[in-house]
Amino acid sequence: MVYDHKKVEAKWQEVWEKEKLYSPNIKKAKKPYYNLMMFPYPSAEGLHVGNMYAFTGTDIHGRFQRMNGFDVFEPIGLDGFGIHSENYAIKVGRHPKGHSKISEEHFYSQLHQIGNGYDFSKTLETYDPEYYKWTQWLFIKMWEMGLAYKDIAMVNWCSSCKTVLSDEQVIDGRCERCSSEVTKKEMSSWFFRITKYADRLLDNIDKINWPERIKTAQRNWIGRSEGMKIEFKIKDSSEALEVFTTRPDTLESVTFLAISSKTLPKPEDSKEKLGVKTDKIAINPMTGKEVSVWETNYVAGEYGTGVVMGVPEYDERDMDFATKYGIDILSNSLNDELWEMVPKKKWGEKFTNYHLRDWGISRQRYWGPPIPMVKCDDCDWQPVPESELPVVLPDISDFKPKGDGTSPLHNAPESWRKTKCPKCGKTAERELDVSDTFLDSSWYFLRFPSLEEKNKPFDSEITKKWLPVNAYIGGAEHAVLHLMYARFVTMVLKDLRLVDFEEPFPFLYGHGLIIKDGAKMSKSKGNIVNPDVYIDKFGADTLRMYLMFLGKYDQGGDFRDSGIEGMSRFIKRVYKLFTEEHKPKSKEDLEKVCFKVHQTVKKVTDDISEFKYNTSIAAIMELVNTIYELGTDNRILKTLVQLLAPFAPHITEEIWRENLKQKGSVHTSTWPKYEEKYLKSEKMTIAVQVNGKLRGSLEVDSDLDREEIINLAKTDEKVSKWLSGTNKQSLATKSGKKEIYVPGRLINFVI
Ligand code: ANZ
Ligand code: ZN
Repeated sequence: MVYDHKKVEAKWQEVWEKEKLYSPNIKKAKKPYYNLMMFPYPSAEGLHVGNMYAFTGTDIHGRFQRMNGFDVFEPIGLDGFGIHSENYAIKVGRHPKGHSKISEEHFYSQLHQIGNGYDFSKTLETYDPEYYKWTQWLFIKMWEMGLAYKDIAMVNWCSSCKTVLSDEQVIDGRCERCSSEVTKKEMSSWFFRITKYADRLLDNIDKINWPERIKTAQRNWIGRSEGMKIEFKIKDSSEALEVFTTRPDTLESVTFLAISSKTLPKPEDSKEKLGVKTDKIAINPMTGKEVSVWETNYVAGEYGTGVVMGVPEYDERDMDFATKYGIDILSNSLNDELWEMVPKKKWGEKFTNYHLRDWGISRQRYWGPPIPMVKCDDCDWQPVPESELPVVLPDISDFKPKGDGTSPLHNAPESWRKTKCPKCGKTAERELDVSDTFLDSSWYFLRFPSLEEKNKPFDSEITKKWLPVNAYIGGAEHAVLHLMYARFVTMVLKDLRLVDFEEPFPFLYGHGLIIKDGAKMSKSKGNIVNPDVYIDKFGADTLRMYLMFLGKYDQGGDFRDSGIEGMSRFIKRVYKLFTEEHKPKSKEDLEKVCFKVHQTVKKVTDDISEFKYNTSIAAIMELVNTIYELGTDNRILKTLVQLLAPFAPHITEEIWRENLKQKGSVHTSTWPKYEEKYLKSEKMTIAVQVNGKLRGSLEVDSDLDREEIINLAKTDEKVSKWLSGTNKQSLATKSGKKEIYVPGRLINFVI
């Protein structure tokens, strides 16, 4: 009988959905477990095997929890608003709205095929007005909390995406989406005051179970440093320069001030420290000494006060600079009393500086939720009343970003742009920027369980039941972006008493990446592998197992098609076990398989819990080998199917229900348990003879092989003296000497 993966996989996917196998009762579930993968944003090109790797690993975790008695909720949706989707639509010459429909269809059909335990009755798309209504609601809450403001500021500008970006979206000076160089531009933009939450965001990191590298990235991004602002008066002027320093104890050795220059090449382009001496002279408040003031390229304009007190003796960067430009070096000793003295003498004051900046929310793009604010000449900015949400994104044909800083919504009809002031009723103008796509994804995990709720973004009872998310799984590339924003938004909602927790993801697991031809698999690298082809040829089960066998889940792996054939053979080998007789030859054999099963259950249980899917699969393979070798009974086969179920959900369901005639799904069966007594190997007693005479006996584990047992016998005290006449070394190697081993019974050394 051949295993027809296409037929079987499609059949069970349909049955599962009909039976609502993966749709827990949201209101009544007794043991809720929210298993969530980070929100994907695929374009119409669809998912690649790198995405599938991420999804499958998450799904295995969910399936394992389900078999352990939890009501697992594993929703999926589409983060389809935003620059990424819009850029793609532009590239293929479609309107983002029309394009998103095509994307969506392809996305969900691919998701069905990979056989994950998604609750397909609860999907959401961020561009759905029913969803972004609440994204806009969130914006208004921010406004009401005094956490949203509009300001003219120097912002990050991507000239290729033609929009403002937040600080978090600038990676090494380049756009997070398109890798173009980011420049600075003065613009009027909306911001969220995330900086107000800096301390909480930082301090809470100690309380969450996240990978260390992601926690470190967040700590560094927040970048709290305790220091002082100290004022240096400028000679013959009323002006003063304020420095930020973490080392007031070095104040006595200051020999210059360095201010950030707008014209000198930035340190990224030129590693060399450059400076121009200004005609200003500053006065050290402590010593009264005069010091020169330099414009330099090594001081960041947006950090601290943008002015550094130069202390060559104690700071390497200052030393480089001073040496190059012949500036004095003073070596006064450090003075810790300055921490007290500076504020007392009013030279300066304590100041905590953060690297974190407020979150720039405005995007001068089309494909996002319109920012729900209106400007009235008399009443200034006013939020759109909740009853008028959503502010629906108007259909316009000329939606492309302009590049001059104005928003495409300028092209919306006047009837849309002009509205009534919610406060005084006079004609007012709508805000024309849309919000950052990271706002869409900052709260989606709250919406999934409450999707049926029409009058609120989320229901408080349901939220109490299902949140915070039990397991959040995703890639490390969101270490600061999405994860910081979601934490911030949750804290704000906590302060609004809308949720009773402030960390949305107490447990986060960062999966590894799939590599192809030496690079991370990604669309931009042009090395993507489409899973559809493999699913068609080998089936989703095979592809899932192949991917999970590549390495530990947080390590990722190298995708090579050659390995898939092997996994396909394994799947067929498993199926064959159920189409033929495999009776054990003896009671002893069956006993041995029994030991093996219990040991495998323990190994797989432990390893799945730690996301070591590769070693779990290896253990199951070993068990299959043992069964082929020694035979089996039905109980053992059932356990095998259960162990394999999280990895290969279709074939195991087929065997469970059709071959083993079990009632219900293998995926809601109870995860097998092992018994301690079977974990230890069986012991056996081996008689040891020398030249046919009994000289001793050995108690050994039954899983030792011939060579190991003979070696043990040779070193046994009682036996070894009978062998002492001969050279033990040569005994081991010389083929002239005979070692007769009767498995499980005796050894005879003939010397
Ligand atoms: C004098 C000094 C002496 C400093 C010394 C350090 C060591 P973190 O910990 O990163 O906050 N600094 C201040 N503003 C800066 C800017 N805009 N661009 C570049 N450097 C700046 O670092 C704070 C220290 O970095 C400050 O303390 C200042 O140099 C420098 F032995 O002041 B220090
Ligand atoms: Zn860009």
